[in-house]
Amino acid sequence: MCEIEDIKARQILDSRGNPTVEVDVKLIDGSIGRASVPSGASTGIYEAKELRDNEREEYLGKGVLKAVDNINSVITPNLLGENAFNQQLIDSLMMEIDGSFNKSTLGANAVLAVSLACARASAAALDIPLYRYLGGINGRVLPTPMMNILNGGAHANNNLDFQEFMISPVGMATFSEALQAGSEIFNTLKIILNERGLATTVGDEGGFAPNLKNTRDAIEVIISAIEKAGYNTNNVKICLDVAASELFEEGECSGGVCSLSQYILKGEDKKFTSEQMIEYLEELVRDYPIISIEDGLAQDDWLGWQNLTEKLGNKCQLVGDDLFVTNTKRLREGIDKRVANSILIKPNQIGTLTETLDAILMAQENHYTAIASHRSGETEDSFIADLAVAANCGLIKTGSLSRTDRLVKYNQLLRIEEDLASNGKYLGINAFSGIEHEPPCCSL
Ligand code: 2PG
Ligand code: MG
Repeated sequence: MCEIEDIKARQILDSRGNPTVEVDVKLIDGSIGRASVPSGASTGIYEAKELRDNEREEYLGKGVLKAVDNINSVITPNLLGENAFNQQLIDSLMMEIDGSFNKSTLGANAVLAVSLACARASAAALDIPLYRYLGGINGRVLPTPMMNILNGGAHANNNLDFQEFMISPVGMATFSEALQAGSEIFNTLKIILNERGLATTVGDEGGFAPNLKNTRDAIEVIISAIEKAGYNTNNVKICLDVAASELFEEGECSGGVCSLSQYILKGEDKKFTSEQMIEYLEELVRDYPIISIEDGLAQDDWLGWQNLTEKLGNKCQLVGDDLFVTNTKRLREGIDKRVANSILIKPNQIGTLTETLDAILMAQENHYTAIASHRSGETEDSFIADLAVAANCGLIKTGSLSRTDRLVKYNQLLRIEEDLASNGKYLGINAFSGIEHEPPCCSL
């Protein structure tokens, strides 16, 4: 019934107009599952390898024809006849063929597209929604959204050093109310920026990308939008993605003299050691209603992360993105070293659905939150919305309230909310870790 009859890969374009991989998996009963993969701009160095046709001229070297060919001529012949329900077997077969530690042979973009499309085809064969296929009757938490309404860093060409300024409607009773709040605040922010004569053009994730004075100015303008839209900082909180790996400059030694490793905040004209960066983040948490900070420090600054977690780990959710790269080995190291209290889950950082689910499970078993996340380069695929509900992540980060590549995920969550009806649950503030509340995070 669920044998794979055919797999067809093609090159399509993502939200930045760059090529990416799309795959259709067809089963012998006629069911088809389609999936496409996203792509990051501020990628961590420990992520699985995204294969691109670098030496070719087309698409400025960003084509993915090699990855497409790897699917059509290597993966497909090996998977034909396999049962698509055997997700773990399919994923491990692809990892075996690949043979590398980071999927650099076939490309994580090739492997992931097939992996996700197999799950979709299986759900189609059973004629059930994807979230139900992935999570069974237990998958029922509608995630609290962390919405990136001001973009900076590598996602915009403005002067903001931090990459993402997000709002999270934590005090709402349902996901749809949270989405409404997000939309109202986003559109109110547009009015405020217009009034101040600032740009309302948007960055890669659909958030505004104006030139503001600094981080504090960005947070304050968001707070004005929250209040002007009729909400307050008790029911709508602020989350940041510092994306600090992008700000980090490793110290160099020459002639016996070594310079310090530093975090360089160009827009604010500041240079911080790891300790100073932590102090800066502590001040921001003290002064503003910030409940989550992602990649507050760089991907290799383990000592700094330990200090940061000691100082802020019981006041704020501390999310590892470049730090953990959805990889259970790095997450295990983080858990053992008492680093962070949350992991960002991006399936393309690791390359298979099985390993993505493993990372979520490891996080939850160790009282870390797992946040389902998009990439800055996205497609019309809404897989992460279903994944968030299926795995009871409780949190999702999927951009702003504009651009269809972002809204497609929110809209899918509205459909899932409708489908779950009274079985669905929205945890609001209780979905976050690090902050004091009862019941503890992730509990149903
Ligand atoms: C991040 C992501 C998504 P990118 O840093 O969290 O917001 O950005 O996909 O560019 O890595
Ligand atoms: Mg990040």
